[in-house]
Amino acid sequence: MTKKDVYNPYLFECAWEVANKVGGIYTVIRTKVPITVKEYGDHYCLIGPLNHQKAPMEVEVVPDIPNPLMKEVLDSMEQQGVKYLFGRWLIEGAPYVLLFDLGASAHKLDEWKGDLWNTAGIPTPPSDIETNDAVLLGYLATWFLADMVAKFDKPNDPAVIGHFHEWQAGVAIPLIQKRKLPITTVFTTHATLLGRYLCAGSTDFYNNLNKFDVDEEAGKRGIYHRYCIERAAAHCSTVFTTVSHITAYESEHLLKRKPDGVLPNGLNVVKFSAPHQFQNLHLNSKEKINEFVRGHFYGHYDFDLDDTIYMFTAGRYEYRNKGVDMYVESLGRLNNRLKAAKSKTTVVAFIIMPTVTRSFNVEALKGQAVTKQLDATVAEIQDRIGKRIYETALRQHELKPEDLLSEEDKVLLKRRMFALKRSTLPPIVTHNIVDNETDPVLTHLRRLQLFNRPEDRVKVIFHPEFLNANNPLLGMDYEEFVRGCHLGVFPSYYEPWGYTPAECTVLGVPSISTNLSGFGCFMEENIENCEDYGIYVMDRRLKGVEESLQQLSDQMFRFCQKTRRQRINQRNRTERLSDLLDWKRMGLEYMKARQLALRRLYPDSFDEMPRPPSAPVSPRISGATNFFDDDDDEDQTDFVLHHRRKKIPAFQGNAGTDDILESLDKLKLETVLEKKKENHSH
Ligand code: G6P
Ligand code: 1S3
Repeated sequence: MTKKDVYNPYLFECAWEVANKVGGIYTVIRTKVPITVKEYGDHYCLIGPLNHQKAPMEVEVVPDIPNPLMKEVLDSMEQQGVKYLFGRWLIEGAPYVLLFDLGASAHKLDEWKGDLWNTAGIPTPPSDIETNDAVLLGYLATWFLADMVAKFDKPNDPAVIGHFHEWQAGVAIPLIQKRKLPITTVFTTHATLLGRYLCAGSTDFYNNLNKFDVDEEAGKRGIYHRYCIERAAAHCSTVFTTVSHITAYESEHLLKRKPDGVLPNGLNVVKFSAPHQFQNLHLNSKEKINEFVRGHFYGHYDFDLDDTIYMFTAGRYEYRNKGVDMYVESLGRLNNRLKAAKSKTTVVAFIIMPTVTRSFNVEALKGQAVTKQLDATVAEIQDRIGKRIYETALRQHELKPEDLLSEEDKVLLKRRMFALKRSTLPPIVTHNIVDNETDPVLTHLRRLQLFNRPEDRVKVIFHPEFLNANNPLLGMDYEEFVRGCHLGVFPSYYEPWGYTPAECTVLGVPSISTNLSGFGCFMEENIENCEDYGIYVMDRRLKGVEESLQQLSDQMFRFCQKTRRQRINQRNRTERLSDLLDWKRMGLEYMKARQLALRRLYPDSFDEMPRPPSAPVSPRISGATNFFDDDDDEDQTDFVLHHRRKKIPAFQGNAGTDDILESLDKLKLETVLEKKKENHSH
């Protein structure tokens, strides 16, 4: 292969969720952009599908494509009927994005599907819209990339890296390989298709991973063709990666290729200059939740909000995969335990998971409306009392306490209190769910008789819609809601990474996750005594269901016994871990993947670099490291790989951010970037 400039490569990152929010991959890409732009500048461009509804809010069109080569390629594609939008994604980092209008190329679908079968042996049935879109995106991206690299045909022209996420963007990878295009590819899968399907059933997934007949299982579920795309992308990519060790293990068995490395998901961490600032935010947000809870419960009965714990689970409504079954079951047990212990503490447990609904529940709406009316009436009366005191004082008269409230005000107040009074139980769900009879959460709550009775210490509120500040019931954004809660509970069975507990951590909210989730395993690997830091990881791997449930309800019960002071201290410790999840650190794994991809395709383009004397002899470390040994490629390692992450000795209770970064072996993006420059000048 001709020598390429591997120190200033182009990076094209392709995903279905570029400027197109569907789920977690959008968060990965969007939050990672600032550090990637910092590394690649104008050599970075994201590729995705054009969504006519979402793109105008997400992207600012750039009419004159600044890169002349890219302009030439896109002009030529346009002349051949391709439609696209080129612009800057309106997010931090403002990267270039190239969004292809898939509909405009739909006439090519049959031709491309035939080609996919002939060149890669991948079948595509006629009626699967998602697969058709994946084919269109794959062929358009490959066309564009092939024309780009054709322009980089001279020695020392920039190398080109194509990074593709998930099977929907995977079609390009076998095409690039079969056409022998000089593009080095990275494929990141954020879950496996079969894993998600198998786990959602009643399979003992993890104990049978090596036994599944993958083709048959995919066929039975009608996803064989999608599985073929995913598997081809995994096998044809120069570097194959996934988001956690547990998904790497799953990929090895289900996709039949061991990933080269793990790229855990990061977040953009916003640090406050003092910890009391995020604690104050907790208090403000909690007050908003209190307001909602008053509206929901008071009038039926009341309880002490000062001795109330807010727990929640949230995410895509996958009852078993996201562990909602475990959560609900444990709430039943927690209720019994708190009652048996004659505890005065109340737990309000939220479930924020969207499903199909008809409308808001009238009772739930009414509760909020009458509380708001009472609040407004009290404000009016307060005003009148103020004026009365003022008038009397001005006239040098004495006002008797019994004269403070006028007769009209007393009547008005009584009417409001009357309107508040309700004889039913507070609703357990805030909306009318279409499948009310069969909905798994409602069925489970009914079976456990968690009906929000006055004597129940655990109250439940199922909010089957994502949160948003304009919602008339619980008018809060998700982040604000999380801040106001005390504990996030995510007992997932299938969770390749798991952003929900990670988001809790950076907001300083303790959480429960599992050792079947990428996040849970990552935290256990990196932190000793996780629980002290508000990271509860329940064992769903080695324990049976009953034992796991016991552990979960123990963790919840222990949390409820904490004093306010203990909760505040724990929140401080949780928040200190946020640096661990920052892209500034996590981004390094992406750099390693790209480095490895470049080294594999262009081994001769790298300058020889002497190892620094202090560097470890062998950079291969097992355990906490994210990149696996690659026996076929002894010399793949480079300076980046010397910065292996070590197990953090033990986060001291009073360790500050700086101490943590110290103990992270100064794994800062800047360091690596400097090294890269240094390397270049050698
Ligand atoms: C924050 C505030 C404190 C408040 C506390 C309530 O830490 O700064 O003023 O007392 O939240 O904590 P709790 O766990 O009871 O919601
Ligand atoms: C996947 O989304 P999910 O919720 O379907 O990708 C996410 C981003 O990598 C990951 O956090 C999650 O665990 C996966 O399951």
